[in-house]
Amino acid sequence: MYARFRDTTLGTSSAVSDTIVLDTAPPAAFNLSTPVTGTVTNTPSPAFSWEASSDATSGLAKYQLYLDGALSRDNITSTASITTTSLITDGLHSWKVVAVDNATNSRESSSLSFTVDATPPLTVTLSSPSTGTITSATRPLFSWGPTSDAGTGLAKYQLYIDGVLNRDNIAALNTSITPTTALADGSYSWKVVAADNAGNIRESDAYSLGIDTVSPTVSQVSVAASTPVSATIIWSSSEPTSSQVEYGTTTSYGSTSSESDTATRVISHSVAITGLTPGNTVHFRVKSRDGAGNTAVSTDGSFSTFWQVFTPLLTREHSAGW
Ligand SMILES: [Ca+2]
Ligand SMILES: [Ca+2]
Ligand SMILES: [Ca+2]
Repeated sequence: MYARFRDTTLGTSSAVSDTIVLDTAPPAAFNLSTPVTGTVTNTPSPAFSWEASSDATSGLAKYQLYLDGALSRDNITSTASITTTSLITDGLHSWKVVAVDNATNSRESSSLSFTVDATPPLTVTLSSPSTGTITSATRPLFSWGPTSDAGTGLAKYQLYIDGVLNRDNIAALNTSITPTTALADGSYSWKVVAADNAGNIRESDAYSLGIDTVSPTVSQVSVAASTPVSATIIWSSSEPTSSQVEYGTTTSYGSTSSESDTATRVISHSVAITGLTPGNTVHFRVKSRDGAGNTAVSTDGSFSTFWQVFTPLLTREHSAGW
């Protein structure tokens, strides 16, 4: 370009020259890299990357990132690990990049789409065994209420026992599972984790569970006191258990006390039996049941009730033993 300048008094400058670039060509075409179409991500701030463009004439000035057709970030000079300025909402989105040269010509990439799901599944609620249960089953059936995921859908459940993954890839339609192997006697905590198809997880609360396969034993069974129509049977058990006595006039018994000491199980037992016949032989045996339902039953014992007496003229010894 060549120019001379004239001022208002008609003075004329000497000639000056300079070079200007005429650029009407957009930057070179380029491809997007990631996220590719079909990508499902659980981050609301995914990184975008693309191949470099170029501009032979005026040079590349910048890139612009568009999300769902709207300018999300301007004045980008890198082509890798670009994030949007604000978090991206759950759902399907499209993205593209525009390359701009120094003469403001622009080249638009093709468009790709991806899905964001940053929301975990809904609450998982355990069903059974209810927390605090003690069972003699070494492979108890763990069950929970179904949950769901509105974003990408439920992928699977997982069973954790004492914080360790016990069962993985439990189908999303299932709501119960047994552990992989028999559990030894002891106390456990268990929980269930639900995972969606984007990898978000939701944990249930933890329930406690006791496994007890060992039956109690009973000892020191005796008759503590008796009247002509009642008696008190006492005994000890090897572990805390409930208390119950079967009794009758023969070893077929026929009467049973209600099971007591079920809320707080005990090792020293005392059960009153009533409705006895004066001057009769009473057969009885005691039952001790632990929290898991393992039961000990004593051998048969017997004693004789007093004759009914209305005056202190007659007394009769009772005896216990079997
Ligand atoms: Ca150009
Ligand atoms: Ca989700
Ligand atoms: Ca036991």
